[in-house]
Amino acid sequence: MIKSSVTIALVPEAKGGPFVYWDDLPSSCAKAKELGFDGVEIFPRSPESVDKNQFQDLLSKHKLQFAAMGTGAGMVVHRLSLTNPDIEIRKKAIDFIKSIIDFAGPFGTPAIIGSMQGRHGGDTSKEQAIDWLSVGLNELGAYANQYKTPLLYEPLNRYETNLFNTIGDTAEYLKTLESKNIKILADLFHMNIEEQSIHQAIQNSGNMIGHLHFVDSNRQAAGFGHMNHKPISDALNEVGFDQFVSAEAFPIPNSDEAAKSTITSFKKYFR
Ligand code: LER
Ligand code: MN
Repeated sequence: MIKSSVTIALVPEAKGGPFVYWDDLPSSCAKAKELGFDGVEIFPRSPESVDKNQFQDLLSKHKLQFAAMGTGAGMVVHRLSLTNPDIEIRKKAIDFIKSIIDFAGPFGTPAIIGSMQGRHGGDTSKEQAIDWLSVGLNELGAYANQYKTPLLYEPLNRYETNLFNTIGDTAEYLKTLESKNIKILADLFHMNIEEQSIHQAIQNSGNMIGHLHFVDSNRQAAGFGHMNHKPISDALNEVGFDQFVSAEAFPIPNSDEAAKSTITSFKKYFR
């Protein structure tokens, strides 16, 4: 069964980003439960910045699942990426992502590689950047395997990366990697910009999708834009997707309204 989740951002430097809840883990978890979400996706500043015992208690108290953990702070706060021309920075990027995997893995939760994939340009050719990306993904895919969790790789729209923008190109690329432990994070916002057809992209590569960012056409919560979610939920059901659809959306008009619209849309399309 497809599960619902909502994002909680704990990175002050990411203010203005597309996350539903912000800053306060206890009250955000309480809200997620109250509204009926199955789980939460967290975006921390670093693994050390999250009190593991407190988080574990919150998950048990509210019977919430830990859907996914973002690594974007590695880029936003520390300017690390897997395709940086400096080998020391690439190594630090891998270490940062490993530290997130070490936090999330024991919960059975996957880590997400989004903005930390970086981009090519300057003296770095696309081929070179993809080679460095492959080195990082192979190492991290194998690393995540010790926890029996996949690594989630998220294709982004053309304004955020020039490596892989569509689900189809990403799926073809991931098939060339040594690690078979990497799944695609399909973000409906990026897909709305890049795909010819969102539901066909899901149908074509459905068995490689491990997580979905659930949002509307304008990156507001599902229900506040003009995306047609029905063929999307049909396609996800058709391919047998049974993981999380997680609200990654702007807190517009505020976090609670965004969360409420998401869960109403989730029930309409997935229940
Ligand atoms: C960024 O646009 C995004 O979608 C995040 O999930 C990844 O950093
Ligand atoms: Mn996303």
